[in-house]
Amino acid sequence: MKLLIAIVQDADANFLMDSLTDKRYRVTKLATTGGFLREGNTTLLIGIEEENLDEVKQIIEDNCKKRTTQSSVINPTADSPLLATSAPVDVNVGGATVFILDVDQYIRI
Ligand code: 2BA
Repeated sequence: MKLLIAIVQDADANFLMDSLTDKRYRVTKLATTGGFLREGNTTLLIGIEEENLDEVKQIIEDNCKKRTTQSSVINPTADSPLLATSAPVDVNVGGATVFILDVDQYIRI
């Protein structure tokens, strides 16, 4: 069994969850925050049998879009608060960041 930890953009999360649950995959949604942008994103925990890995990766790819967002980058080591944020810069985000882990045991009691 595999556990996918998929970090996706909020705008894609519901469509992705619908596509997964339509195919009877089990999924848990967590509200998370990216360390770089300090903006909300969504992390999905998806436990699957190994034979379904390719299909689930394809569903994630089909639902998660690459986007460009503008953000001011925070420099916590700046000498003054006025210098701590840069002018807005373009940041490319997504489609999805996916960690794939082997599951030792899966128990539903
Ligand atoms: P954030 O950390 O908010 O990052 C948003 C986007 O900012 C990233 O998109 C990437 O394009 C850019 N970025 C991140 N760190 C950067 C840096 N040190 N220098 C320049 N640009 C940087 P994605 O790569 O698509 O990542 C989207 C979100 O996925 C991340 O949000 C973070 O929450 C998560 N993520 C990505 N890689 C991760 C990792 N290795 N470990 C844990 N979480 C990760």
